[in-house]
Amino acid sequence: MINSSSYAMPDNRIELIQGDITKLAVDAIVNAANQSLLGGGGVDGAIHRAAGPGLLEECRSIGGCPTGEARITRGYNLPAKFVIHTVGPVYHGGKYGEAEKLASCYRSSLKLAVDNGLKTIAFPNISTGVYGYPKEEASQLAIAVVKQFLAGDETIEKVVFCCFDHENYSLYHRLLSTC
Ligand code: AR6
Repeated sequence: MINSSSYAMPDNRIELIQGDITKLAVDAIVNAANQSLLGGGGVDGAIHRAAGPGLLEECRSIGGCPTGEARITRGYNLPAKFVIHTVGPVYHGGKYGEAEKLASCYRSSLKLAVDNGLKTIAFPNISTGVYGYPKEEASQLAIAVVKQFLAGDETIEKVVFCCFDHENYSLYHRLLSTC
């Protein structure tokens, strides 16, 4: 981990980290997957590599996931107990329901965490790599949706925004400090 800070929601339940999500010992890490759930590049590739072949086998048995929804598997060789796989939208300019689908990824992942009794969850910046969603818009939306969810939930203890690179980290840092 390179950088880490906690943010003052009334109860400090949001944390910002710069580092590799596959190293986090939280209850669940969220994977920015594709509809097949059979792995790919970016964070998805890193998660499958670190978790080992058991993850792919369990993903195969699920049979895919529509954009905006989420599915849960065990974490296998990861320090995280579970992986929540969600499928972000491919960005086509912003007029094709991308924001609603991205918001739905965060909400569905958090709901799945609550339904499974999980307390700590870490998100990458979904859709902002291969899927091309502008980073600032995506981070603003992620922060707003997570805050809204936490305002109505008392069971989640920690939501971590895990930024792989410094650009994303400074973006979240600025947005979390000002909103
Ligand atoms: N830890 C945390 N964040 C990471 C890591 C990591 N180890 N690696 C990359 N990121 P992307 P998408 C960040 O492309 O845009 C895959 O092929 C990265 O900096 O992983 O949702 C899937 O199979 C970026 O900010 O996901 C899909 O086909 C963020 O993760 C497609 O890519 C998301 O980038 C999904 O594209």
